[in-house]
Amino acid sequence: MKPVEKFLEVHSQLTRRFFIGIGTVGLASLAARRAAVRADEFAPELIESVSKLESFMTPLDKFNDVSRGSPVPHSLTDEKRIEAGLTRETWRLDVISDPDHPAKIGHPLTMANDTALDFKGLMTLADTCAVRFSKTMTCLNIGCPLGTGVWEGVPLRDVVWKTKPTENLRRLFYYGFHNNEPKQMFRSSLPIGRVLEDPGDIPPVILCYKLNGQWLSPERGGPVRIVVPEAYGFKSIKWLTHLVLTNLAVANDTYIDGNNDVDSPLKTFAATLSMPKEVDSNRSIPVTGYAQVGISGLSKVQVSVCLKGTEPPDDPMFLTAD
Ligand SMILES: Nc1nc2c(c(=O)[nH]1)N[C@H]1C(S)=C(S)[C@@H](COP(=O)(O)O)O[C@H]1N2
Ligand SMILES: [Mo]
Repeated sequence: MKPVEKFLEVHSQLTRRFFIGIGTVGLASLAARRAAVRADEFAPELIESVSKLESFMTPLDKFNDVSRGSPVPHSLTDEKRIEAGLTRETWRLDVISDPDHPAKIGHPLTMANDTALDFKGLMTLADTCAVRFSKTMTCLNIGCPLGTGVWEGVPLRDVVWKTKPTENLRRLFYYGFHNNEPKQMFRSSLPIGRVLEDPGDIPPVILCYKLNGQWLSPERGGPVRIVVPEAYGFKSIKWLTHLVLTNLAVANDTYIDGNNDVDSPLKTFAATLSMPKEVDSNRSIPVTGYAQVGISGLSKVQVSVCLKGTEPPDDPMFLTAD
């Protein structure tokens, strides 16, 4: 089998089995014809286009990066990274109560008291409760996914429970290394209910330390980042250093300042990747694209072709089109 044929076969099986219509958080590249079509039935034009598609699992070096900071934390020298606690050997996580809106906790984890969680402590938790799931990282305001991979980590709730919370806990607020400049802090938050339990079939929110079986790189937020399976990228804080248990009931995410719905789960959307500029009559038209499967699921992706100027009137979604 030629590599492209193998790709199409494996791809259509996986697509059918895991992604189409099950409302999971994933990414399926789609060819214009039905996924069930055998590879050798594809038009040569389409085979060429499909051969240029990325796999739905993104190689580590192909992930796109959305990182704020000056300097960007992943550009620090090894020496600075050690100093900043951004290596597995030097990483420490403070888990404290919010001084302004305190939650009642029995056992804060702090660097000052030498009780902060270190990477060894995280790995001890991982021995018994590590989880892995596939997820597409998507920025809320970039029109194309950043990458899809298998993320591994420890459920955030297992670290929260270590602080022995008892009362007045409504939200978890978290942030990462930001060059010790308050103005550079990139922060996010979750209702405590989402941290302690998982609605429906979604996996837990994790303290993530591996992507595709490799230690999380500085670019992806290593040594430890948050990953929220159902949410847009801005909830998945990189270079994590602080968890704050708060009695505040409202979100204080960095992205709230951008006129965003910060509680929105990932949405379903599709886009074309390639379309020929000119086509011949009576020839196949190769069209490739991808669909991100969000909270509403996905049953199919359709493509419609018509002459310019003959688009169906009052039907921007081509719902009545051929
Ligand atoms: N500390 C920190 N975490 C962060 C960001 C950041 O700038 N700083 N960017 C966020 C945004 S807006 C997105 S979309 C994702 C992108 O993740 P990636 O760079 O691993 O693709 O990281 C999020 N986590
Ligand atoms: Mo983002």
